[in-house]
Amino acid sequence: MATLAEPLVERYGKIVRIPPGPGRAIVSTDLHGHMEDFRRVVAAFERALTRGNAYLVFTGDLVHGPAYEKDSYPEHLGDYYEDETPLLMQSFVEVQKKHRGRVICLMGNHEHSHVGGPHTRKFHKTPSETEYFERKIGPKRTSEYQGLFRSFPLVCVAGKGVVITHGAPRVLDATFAEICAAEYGGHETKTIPQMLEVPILGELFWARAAGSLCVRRFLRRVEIEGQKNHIAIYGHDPVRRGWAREGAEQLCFSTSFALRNARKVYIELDLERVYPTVDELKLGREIRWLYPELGDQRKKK
Ligand SMILES: [Mn+2]
Repeated sequence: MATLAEPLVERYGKIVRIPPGPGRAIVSTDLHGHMEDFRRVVAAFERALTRGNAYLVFTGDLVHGPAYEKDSYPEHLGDYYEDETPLLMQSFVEVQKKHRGRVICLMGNHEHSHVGGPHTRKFHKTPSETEYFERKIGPKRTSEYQGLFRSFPLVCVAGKGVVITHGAPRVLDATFAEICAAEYGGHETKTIPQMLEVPILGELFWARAAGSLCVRRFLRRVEIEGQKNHIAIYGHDPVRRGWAREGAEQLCFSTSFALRNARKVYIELDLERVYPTVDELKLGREIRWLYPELGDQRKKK
């Protein structure tokens, strides 16, 4: 069982660190209001906790989901689900409180839309899903969640050299100190192309893959206490088959949004293990099926 003597996450402004040592980190990408997938991820974390020290990292985009009826649900959005963002947010707050110092959510572009980013129009056009969600939950919850979103970090440095971000870290020049001090406000009126030009935020939220040299330099700049970083893992962009490696340093994976249930995966990191390249993240060890019982569907094609 986990005990209080185990190290909790360390905070350096917008960078958070899960220190190396015995234990696991469960990592989930974009849930977009999918309650069943959220429950499965939390269950994986709580199982890991019964075996020892454990942490839970969401890479952002907990909020906003599709607004289709079951019979008109588009093929490209994977298996049908109903957007339950309000319940998911409530549950996230409860889980974070229950396991204080062990549960992290990074800022995604959808959370950012509530605290200074451009409003997102992936699921609702007029009003945007940003306004749609705020109207649905009312002013009191809105300001509570805005406070929570402002507390979300941008980067998580975990174990022996794994860096976790929302999208691929296409961070050209920002230093450790600049990332720590990044501000979320002031981008409401920007278009997405304008937002992409913003250092740090624009460089962390939208890319599917970044140049290998750029990623390697970024990884080096966010090293803490001499612990070398080797790989970056992230979501944001759905990968239909579950995950995709990009060069030696990048792994994009999909836990929920826009996937068939059978292809959804989460990552379970060993916080004592060095992963020199993303090839060392193995299916069945670090890469885990979110719906292990759907093996038959995975065999079909
Ligand atoms: Mn995103």
